[in-house]
Amino acid sequence: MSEQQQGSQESTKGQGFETRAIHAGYEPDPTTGAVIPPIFATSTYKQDGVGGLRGGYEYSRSGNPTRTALEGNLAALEEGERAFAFASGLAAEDTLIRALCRPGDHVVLPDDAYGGTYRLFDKVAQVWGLAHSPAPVSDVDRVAAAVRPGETKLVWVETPTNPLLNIGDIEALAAVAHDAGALLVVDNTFASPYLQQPLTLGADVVVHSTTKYVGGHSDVVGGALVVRDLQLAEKLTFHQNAMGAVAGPFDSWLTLRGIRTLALRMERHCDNAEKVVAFLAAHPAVEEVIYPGLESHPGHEVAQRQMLRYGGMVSFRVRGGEERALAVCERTELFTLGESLGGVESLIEHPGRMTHASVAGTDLEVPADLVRLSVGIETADDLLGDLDRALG
Ligand code: P1T
Repeated sequence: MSEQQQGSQESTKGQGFETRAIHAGYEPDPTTGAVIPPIFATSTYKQDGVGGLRGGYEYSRSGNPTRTALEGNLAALEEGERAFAFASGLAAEDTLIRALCRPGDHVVLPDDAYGGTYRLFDKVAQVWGLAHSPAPVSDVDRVAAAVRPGETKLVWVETPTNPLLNIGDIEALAAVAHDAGALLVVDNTFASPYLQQPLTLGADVVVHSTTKYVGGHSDVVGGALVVRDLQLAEKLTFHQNAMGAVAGPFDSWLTLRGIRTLALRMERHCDNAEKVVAFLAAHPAVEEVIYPGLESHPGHEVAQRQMLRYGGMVSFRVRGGEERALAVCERTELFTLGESLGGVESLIEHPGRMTHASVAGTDLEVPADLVRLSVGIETADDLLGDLDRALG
């Protein structure tokens, strides 16, 4: 860890989320007073004699001060000790897998994981000898039954899951993982660190696609890992540098800029999502609305316990099957048809044909009449009007 990251993180411990989002990871520059971290567009650093590093910086794959600021900030937001920023969410996942698993090991995955995560395990890691089994994150007993004592190294969870918004009980799943000598990994992308801090509930590693709510403006692709355990951090430090899929300084800067307003954005995402849910639930063209904030959602009680609010992602099934679902996706105007989520603008997509096309024909296939919304922070009435036109 660089001296800079350690120092600024310590000073924000115990502060509120919004304060940490704005201040953690960076102190105004001692020479200029710059309030915002500069973009250190440098690949290398002058040494004061061989090995005489300034602040620990040697080469920008190993460390870059803009990335350090982002990593310090992410660690503080997730109440972790160390964070690592990567070029994408999948790069973060790949680094984690290769740091912690070996050929012959086994991993339990959500049976409705993000398609790209499943593809990474099924088409890439499996070729190198890492086995995996799917299990529903909402059913602790079935996750426990999927664990192979002695072989399972990771229990991997998304909560809420993408795109079916199932909820896993993080405390209970941590106990299952730990009883088997495995680690609990929680992909916290859908909740964001504002709504849920898995490390405080017993998780060992938090994964983020920072492309989503953390960055928040659909202008950067990135990923992160956050941990509390310093031995784990040491392994990840080694693999982040040895594998090299790091976040660049420009991307780190943009991500950090997005984080400053994470709390405000998440509140508005949740407000708007609740209005969209109420609207869809009363609409005759909608078969079912899936949102953990609904009392009828099977994970509602767990979500209420472990989340501050229920987030900005809403999925729903359209009456009339796939054709009608595709038509809705193509008819909205404010809800832009596109992959990804978590930006200020609203997005709509058809998981079966888009984000989850890579799991078609597997146990993870999603319903064909499913539509996923990433509810943005526009004026709520405009969003409802857009959906009304598209559903009509
Ligand atoms: O796209 P990338 O930054 O590599 O992150 C991958 C990823 C990991 N975890 C979750 C829960 C995700 O949703 C994603 C990316 N998801 C989309 C692009 C999507 O539209 O669902």
